[in-house]
Amino acid sequence: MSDDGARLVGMLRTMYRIRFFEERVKELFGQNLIWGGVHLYIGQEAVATGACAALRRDDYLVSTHRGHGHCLAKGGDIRRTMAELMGRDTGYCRGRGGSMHLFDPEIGLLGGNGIVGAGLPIALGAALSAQYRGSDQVCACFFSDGASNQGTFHESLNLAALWKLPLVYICENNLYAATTPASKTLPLPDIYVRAAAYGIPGVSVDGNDVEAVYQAVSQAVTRARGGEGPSLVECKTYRIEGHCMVLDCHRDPEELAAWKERDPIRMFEGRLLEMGVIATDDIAELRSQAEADVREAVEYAQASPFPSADDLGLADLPAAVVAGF
Ligand SMILES: Cc1ncc(C[n+]2csc(CCOP(=O)(O)OP(=O)(O)O)c2C)c(N)n1
Repeated sequence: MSDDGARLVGMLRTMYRIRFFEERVKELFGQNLIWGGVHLYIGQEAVATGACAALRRDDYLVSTHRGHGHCLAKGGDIRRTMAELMGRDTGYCRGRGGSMHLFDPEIGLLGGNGIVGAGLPIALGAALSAQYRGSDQVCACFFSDGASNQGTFHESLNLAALWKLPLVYICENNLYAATTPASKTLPLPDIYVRAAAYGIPGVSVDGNDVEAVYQAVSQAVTRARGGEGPSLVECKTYRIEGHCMVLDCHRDPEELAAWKERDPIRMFEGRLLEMGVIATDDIAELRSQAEADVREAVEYAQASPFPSADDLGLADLPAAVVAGF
């Protein structure tokens, strides 16, 4: 298989892993085996996958509250990711952070964040550090339509443009911020046009088309690595699940059905079959491999211990407080 063929198949594999991971997380949450805030990424797999395929392992990635897909696509360990969500000591933050606090310096993952828009200044700092050290690293900063209305978005773009930082802003416009449709918060339907205010390139791509995301982010990465500064890539996509496991919102059933028709994984499978890069048997094989990876991750997490009370510092608290936990 050619290098390009291997890259395409690798992207399909990553998308399966994210999708099956998320479906399992949904089940585990329903069984009370995962607690806390969980925001599913189903429907947006092409964004994390296409963007991360354009990054090097040592490039930085700043994630969001909806970050499982970012972590897996960047090369995060699926077992440690699941263990973190299940509150186990073997997780990325030793089970203390949960879904929104996946962090792995080995792969440049500078964390998720429960504060909407908080990743944008962090990305600025990471990119400034890379530039200062002359390290040749790029920072990819993920955020969504809601975050694009935060002051941090504008402050970050302003300084990154001014200092020509190696930053790629990746906006996942999934059309909702919690329960609020983007049409009620954005004066214009497009977010990429905001790049013009800072004199940097802004493009819009079909966020359900993994190859389109890969191409756009690759261009932005080349520019950033070449010292030409930041870019904004808006990926138009859709969040298939509710905002989080405990907060859904009314969405027009027709809108939902139309986006389900544009499932990024099914579209990509079709394209690869048509191109002759894979055959139907390969799809079955890739899917079952990804399912096995997720199954093993759950087994690993379930076999892992919870952090001990001593370790959490609970031993120092009065007994009455601990009893309340
Ligand atoms: C500063 C801040 N304001 C509000 C919230 C509550 N909140 C959590 S997620 C969210 C919606 C974010 O929307 P968006 O950035 O579009 O991301 P999406 O959930 O659609 O992926 C809000 C308002 C928060 N966590 N932080």
